[in-house]
Amino acid sequence: MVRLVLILGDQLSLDLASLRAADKELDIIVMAEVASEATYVRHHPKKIAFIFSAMRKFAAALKADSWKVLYSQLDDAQNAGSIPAELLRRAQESGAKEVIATRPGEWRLIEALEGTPLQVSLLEDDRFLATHAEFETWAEGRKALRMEYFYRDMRRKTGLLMEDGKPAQGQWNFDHDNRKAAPKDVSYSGPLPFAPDAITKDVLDLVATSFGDHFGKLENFNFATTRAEALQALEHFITHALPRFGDFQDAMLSENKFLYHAVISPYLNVGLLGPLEICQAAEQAYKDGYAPINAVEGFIRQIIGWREYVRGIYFLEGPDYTRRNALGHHRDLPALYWGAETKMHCLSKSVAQTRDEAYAHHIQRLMVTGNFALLSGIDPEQVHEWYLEVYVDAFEWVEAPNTIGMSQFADGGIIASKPYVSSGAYINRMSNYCKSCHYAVKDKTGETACPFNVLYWDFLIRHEDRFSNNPRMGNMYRTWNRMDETHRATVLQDAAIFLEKLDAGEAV
Ligand code: FAD
Ligand code: DLZ
Ligand code: SF4
Repeated sequence: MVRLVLILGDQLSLDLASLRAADKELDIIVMAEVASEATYVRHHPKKIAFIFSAMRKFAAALKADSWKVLYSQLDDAQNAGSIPAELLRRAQESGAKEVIATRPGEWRLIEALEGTPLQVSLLEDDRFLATHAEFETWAEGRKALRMEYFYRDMRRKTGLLMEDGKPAQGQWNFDHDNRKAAPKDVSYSGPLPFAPDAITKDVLDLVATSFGDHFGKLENFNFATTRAEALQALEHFITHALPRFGDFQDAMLSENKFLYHAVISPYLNVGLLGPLEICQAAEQAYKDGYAPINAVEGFIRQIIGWREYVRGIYFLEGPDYTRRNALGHHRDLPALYWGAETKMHCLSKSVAQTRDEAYAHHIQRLMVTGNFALLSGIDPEQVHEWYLEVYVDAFEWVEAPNTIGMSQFADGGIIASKPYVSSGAYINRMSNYCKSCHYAVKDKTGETACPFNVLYWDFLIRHEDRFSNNPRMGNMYRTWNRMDETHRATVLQDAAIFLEKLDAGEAV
């Protein structure tokens, strides 16, 4: 019996489980560009273009490899508009009753596929190092699910940076070497750009017509859209940026969007690259004496540690994870996240870069846009939807735990042992944003004071019951308690005034 083999836009890997299970002679591959996936949240136009272009090229590669592929373009007259509807249409056309698919990376789509009248078999997505069962076993019975211990198991499992069963250079984690302030000059010109070819140009026209009103610029699209290009992008990063990746991993510069970051998450997350091959390439650079341990360990930890760990949490915690709101935050996401004017230079730059590139690096996401949302008490579900929409690498299994858990503490501390909050001092230490800001980072109160400075204390005081006994936060509360009472009252009053202005839609 003929079966349909569904391949989604983030499943563009030739060794995909559903392809391995399929019969080339008999089965039919279904791929579909659909409006519902592009609009259930209004994805950034560059992200939609990246996915559609990579999908078209992947389908062409499958056809060239003698697979039967039914590919629906968004503007096909028959396009039924959603993944389940396209499957039903293709099933009717072909007489197929069965579908095999690799398990999607989002509960919403898993539930939609399970809800079709077709017989759908979901295979485990094994493009990861840890299976769901392994993660569940690791998590079982633990009081706290800290990434560091999971990461060590992944090091042992993969043998990456291991020497005679011990971590290379005797240490698991070199993070303390990776917090250097922003350098004056960056010797790296950024990720390898790829000029759009004819297929990408067609897609860009389609996306401009269909989704031109979504937040984000389509101009200067230069992502890799095939595996061969993604491999070139990886090699470019390893050769030109990896040696300094560690040193400046947490730094931010107004005039440099990428610093020494890899910008490989889009390729990794849609399946053009695999996690192990990336880490092995980085490890080789260490073994060759080309890149130092702090850079290579830091890089590998992000991929076999954080990336695998957040995926484990997303599937462990279940479909309601994106609606968690442990801190009871209900403020609407302010217009500045959509590019409305703000006098806060760090936010203005991070949002503008996000609009232009569909990319911001980790510290911009965590300590600028994320930090501000958390301090201001923004509804975490709205924050989550924003991150899912605006970043080219955002798929719910990886975005939601980073946003809901790591950044907004909305899961009550499953991922983060304390909230990632800071005053302006941290941003000033790690960036040059403050030099060009309307506000003065050194001012603690008053009209010119950096808003992060007052919001920081306001947040801690609002949540004193929850956090004052946290051993990692006691110092902060002791500092507050040592402050003069009048000063403390002024701080809280300034924070209230700021939040009122924010709510009133003023340019803050
Ligand atoms: P690099 O800094 O060069 O790191 C190398 C690789 O490590 C990345 O490509 C990525 O695959 C992996 N990595 C690093 N940190 C993480 C992390 N915390 N979780 C998972 N993988 C990680 N990453 C996504 O891939 N998709 C998302 O939707 C996403 N949303 C985020 C939302 C918030 C609020 C925060 C704080 C972080 C988010 N991240 C997300 C993690 C991280 O910011 C990005 O992976 C990283 O910025 C991608 O850029 P890069 O390839 O240049 O990364
Ligand atoms: C993100 C995305 C977009 C914008 N469009 C499509 C699409 O048209 N067809 C498709 O198969 N996949 C698309 N995707 C990726 C899916 O949204 C993704 O597979 C799920 O969110 C699960 O990670
Ligand atoms: Fe951001 Fe405050 Fe620095 Fe301005 S002064 S850039 S608002 S941290």
